[in-house]
Amino acid sequence: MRTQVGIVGAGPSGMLLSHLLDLAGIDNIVVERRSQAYVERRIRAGVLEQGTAELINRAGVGERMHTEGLIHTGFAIAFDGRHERIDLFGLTDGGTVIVYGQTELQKDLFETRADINARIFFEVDDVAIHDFDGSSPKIHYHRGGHEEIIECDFIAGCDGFHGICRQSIPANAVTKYILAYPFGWLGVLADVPPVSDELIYANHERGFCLCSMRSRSRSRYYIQVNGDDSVDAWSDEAFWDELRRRLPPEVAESVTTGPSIEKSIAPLRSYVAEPMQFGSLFLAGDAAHIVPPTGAKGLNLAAADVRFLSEALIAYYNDRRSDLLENYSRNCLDRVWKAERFSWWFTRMTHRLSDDQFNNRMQLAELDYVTSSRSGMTMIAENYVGLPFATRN
Ligand code: FAS
Ligand code: PHB
Repeated sequence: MRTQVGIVGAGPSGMLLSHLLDLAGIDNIVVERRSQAYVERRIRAGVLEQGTAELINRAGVGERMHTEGLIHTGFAIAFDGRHERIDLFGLTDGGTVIVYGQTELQKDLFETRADINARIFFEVDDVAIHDFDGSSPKIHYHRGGHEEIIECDFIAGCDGFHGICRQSIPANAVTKYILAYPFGWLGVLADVPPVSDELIYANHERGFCLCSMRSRSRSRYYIQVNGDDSVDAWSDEAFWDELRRRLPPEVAESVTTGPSIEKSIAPLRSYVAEPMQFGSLFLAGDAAHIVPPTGAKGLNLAAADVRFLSEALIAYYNDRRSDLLENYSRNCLDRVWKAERFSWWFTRMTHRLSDDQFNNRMQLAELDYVTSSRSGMTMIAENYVGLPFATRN
């Protein structure tokens, strides 16, 4: 089988890229090891930067996002019994974010692909990539028990953190930067009205918590738990009790509780693999970098990579330009490292890191400073809504 771009992974990165290439008349095939239903069911990100929303529009899949997504002009940080609002709109000349679940975006991406008979192969096994150090890379896999081979010009490695693409690059050709946090996030999804119209990030001596949502009738809450905690140790009741203990009293008493429809623990890590290109293999999204979800940057960084990669491939095929492909890794990493810094900093400022009393007072002093200084709040706001896109030539 032949195509121009072979894409491994049908998560948000792979599917957005496939859409954008299709619209530019560039042939592509997506291979995914899971079923469509499995990929759609995964509960992950919920906050989209404006830049991500624009890219989703550009891919022609933004209609439901606009009708069902919630536009937020701010969020709150709670600490030490206080509740401070970060005015995203005011501090960034009109910046906003859209609250729209990754699950819904994934459904939109699949639904619209079906309309154009795009080639997406689900439930493929033993995916392996070959000859990507040269100009005729190949993707090998088994489908329905038969081996198939895709020959292509480029491979887009959109297969996430646990995928095979990054791991297929010779070890001495990749530098990995890793920070694993000793805690995770226990997340609960429940069909109850959110406690607040805007997100609340809370620092508390018992640990961090986050009040988020998917709609006005579906809430998403997270509490910081130990890294070795298991989800079975947490009944719904225990979760709601602990969440309320970590929120300011006036917020805690307004939390509507209910049965969880999804409950899971996500480990927290900061991770970057450099470079994001090796020969004709281009990594995008979680395949190349992971951020702790505190800054809501995971999905948005993946979309930013896809913006750079789609523009570079379109320039290559339509204008025979290779400069954007050559600068792809550097352009992405400029943005990745800034988002890594913000996500690491915001995590360190809001999570229980240790019992060291001096450290905990430093955290409160930092929270007090950044939420009472215009420049402090502006720094948070401009990172949260998404930094401007820049390319280096
Ligand atoms: P993905 O991991 O989404 O997609 C990769 C795809 O490749 C998957 O469908 C996988 O099945 C497929 N694949 C893997 N190996 C393969 C192989 N060998 N062959 C074929 N296919 C293969 N971000 C936030 O901003 N907020 C959050 O709350 C948040 N929560 C998260 C919770 C979890 C548990 C995780 C893992 C991530 C979370 N994120 C969150 C970050 C998340 O949104 C990611 O950044 C986003 O899913 C990245 O998208 P992709 O790069 O497409 O990778
Ligand atoms: C979510 O709604 O899942 C969410 C929102 C903001 C974050 C992380 C997760 O920072």
